[in-house]
Amino acid sequence: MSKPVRPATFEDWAELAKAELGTVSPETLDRRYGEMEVRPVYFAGDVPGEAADALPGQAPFTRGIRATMYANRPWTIRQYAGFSTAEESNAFYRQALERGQKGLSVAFDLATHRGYDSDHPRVAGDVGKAGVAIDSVEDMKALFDGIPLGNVSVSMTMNGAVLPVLAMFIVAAEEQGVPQEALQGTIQNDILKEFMVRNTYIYPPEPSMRIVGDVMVHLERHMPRFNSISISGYHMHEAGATAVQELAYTLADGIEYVRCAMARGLDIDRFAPRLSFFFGIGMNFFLEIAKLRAARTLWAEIMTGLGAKDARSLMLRTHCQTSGVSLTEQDPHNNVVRTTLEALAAVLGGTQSLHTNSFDEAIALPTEFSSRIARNTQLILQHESRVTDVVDPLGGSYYIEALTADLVGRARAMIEEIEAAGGMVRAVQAGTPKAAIERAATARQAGIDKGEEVIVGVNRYRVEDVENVEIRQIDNARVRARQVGRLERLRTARDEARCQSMLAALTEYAAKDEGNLLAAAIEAARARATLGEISAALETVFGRHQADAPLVTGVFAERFVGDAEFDEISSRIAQITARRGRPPSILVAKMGQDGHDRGARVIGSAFADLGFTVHMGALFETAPEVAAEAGRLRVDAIGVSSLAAGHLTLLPELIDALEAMALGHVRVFAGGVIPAEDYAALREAGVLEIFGPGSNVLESAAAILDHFEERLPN
Ligand code: SCD
Repeated sequence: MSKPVRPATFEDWAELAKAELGTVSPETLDRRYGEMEVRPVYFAGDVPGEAADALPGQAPFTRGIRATMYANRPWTIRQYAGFSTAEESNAFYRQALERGQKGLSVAFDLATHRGYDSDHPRVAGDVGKAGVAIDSVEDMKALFDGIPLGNVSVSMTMNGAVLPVLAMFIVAAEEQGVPQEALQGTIQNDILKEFMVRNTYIYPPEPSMRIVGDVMVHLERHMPRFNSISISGYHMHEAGATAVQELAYTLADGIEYVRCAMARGLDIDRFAPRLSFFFGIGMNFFLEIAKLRAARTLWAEIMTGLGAKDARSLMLRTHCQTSGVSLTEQDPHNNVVRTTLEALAAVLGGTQSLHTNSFDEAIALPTEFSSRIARNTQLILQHESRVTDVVDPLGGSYYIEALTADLVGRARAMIEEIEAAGGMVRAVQAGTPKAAIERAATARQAGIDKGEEVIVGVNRYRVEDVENVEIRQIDNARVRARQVGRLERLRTARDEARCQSMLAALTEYAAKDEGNLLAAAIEAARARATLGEISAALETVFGRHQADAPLVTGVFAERFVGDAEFDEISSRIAQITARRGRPPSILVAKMGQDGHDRGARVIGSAFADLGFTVHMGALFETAPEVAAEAGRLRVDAIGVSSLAAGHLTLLPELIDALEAMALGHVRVFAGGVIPAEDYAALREAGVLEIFGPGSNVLESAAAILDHFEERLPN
């Protein structure tokens, strides 16, 4: 007689595992991913019942939004890029399209993001650096010269300055002969996550939400092929959010945008099919696959609850980007492998569109070589790996299905909590999601510094004599000079009276809460108003937002309880404090328009836990403002965090400003994405230590303390 067939269970396995492990219990093999716990093995009983009858192409779309997925059409290869002038970015785009890229994705420089023209004194270090500089319709026309905007879909990552940028895009297309109705693409237009993590906001939350609404209304009426928003979890992911947080906060943001559009009288089934999403894909391979499946499942549920009827309204369509923070400066060619794994996870998760990072992005802007490898990573996946042949190939995997269900349950609970407390706009204003993400980021950094999480080439298997990689340098002064000249010519050639009257209309619409601000911005762009002028016309009424978020504390210390190295540094600080009568103090500063503050805030939080007096500087300061702040606070040191390539301009400026204010004794340290070949110039300028990506927090603190102890009185 054959043995009765019954599905294997965890308990069956545990028996075998105990025997294999000897005295150790199988629970030691459990792992924590943020708030989740995973076991070392899964069984049929872990798979929720609904997984068996789930169909790709049918709500809730867990298995993918299309019946045929990549078997019929692969995802869009859409590399996010932009640098220097419009002409140089244009040449780069054209080459990328010739070499297999399918859609464009524009990266604007930080001056543009924050609504400043290139000739504004606050943005000297930012022009053309982390993206392309766009000041006017003329720049936008140059950016897309020879690129048929009726055929190529264009995504633009723009939030704060969404009105002038989208307006200039529409006018540039119009002057290319393409009406707005024919344009296809996506505008990011997701302001809520800017207040949480990305920081390229301009106006306060309330008027910012009005702008989001105006864009959605205009696009629904006039640009039916354009996605009106890209609701983004990517930046939360990069700021250190757990998968559950990324899912919950992103979808909760989505709920707010749906409500915002409905409050404007839009029909949910007309605008919802043009909502899109954007997620970050990191190194936790299966978790990231499950995250995309969970996101789709939840969105279908949420949209049904909000009253959507059309199946297309329930579909979560998404772009994904491999994780920038998972890339390391050390041994950078390893990043090709990391990006490949992340790209594969995005694809197995069913993304619609994908950006793969270049291996040198933890060091500088990608070169042509590194961009080619990044693009080819996707081409190889599409053409050689055969992963496109079968729809949702991991459907039915015990582990993937169980993980998907676990993520759905946890994220749903978090969303319900946010909703019960008044929704995401309120949560963002209270700063709760930002603080929660920061706690997760700080805990993760502690895990890396303790070696619990291994990063090859950084905290394990480190090699010292790695060959240098070639990097792309932007001659920022040259780009700025070109932009300034172009602005002067534009202002001389335009009909000044017409331009001013369009700007005045914009201000009036803003003040009276009337009209559509995008429609008014299009008129202003046609009249050759600049990006800075359009932004300023609105700022007069709305004001400029100043963030003020307290640091999270205690997370780092908690993870290091009983750690000898942590205790040694704390006691060195205690000794300095005893000898000087006050703790060593540091101002953690960001300069220019670089709002990437995860690193700065994690360092600030960890240093505070170690015993330093930490002051977090405001974002977007100029070098003289930071120097003055250091003088006012009477700090011993400034730690400058630079992630947007402004370091060679801004750090020397800071040191000069300190000298000029008789503050030459304030020690200056720097950290962030700074290429090793710039270290000598920065040291020459007076920067005492430079900490690249992947720096260990305790080692950095120890190096800083060496400088303090040098100057202590005996
Ligand atoms: C797709 N299609 C199919 C099909 N699959 N038709 C038949 N069978 C199939 N299997 C059709 C679709 O319906 C669509 O047509 C067309 O093909 C294109 O497919 P898509 O799936 O809509 O793809 P795409 O046009 O690429 O759009 C993808 C998104 C879009 C919806 C996700 O919003 C997008 O491209 N987003 C990119 C956002 C981006 O680039 N972000 C960068 C952010 P129809 O259109 O006719 O229906 C960078 C950033 O912020 C970085 C960090 C930072 O700066 O801080």
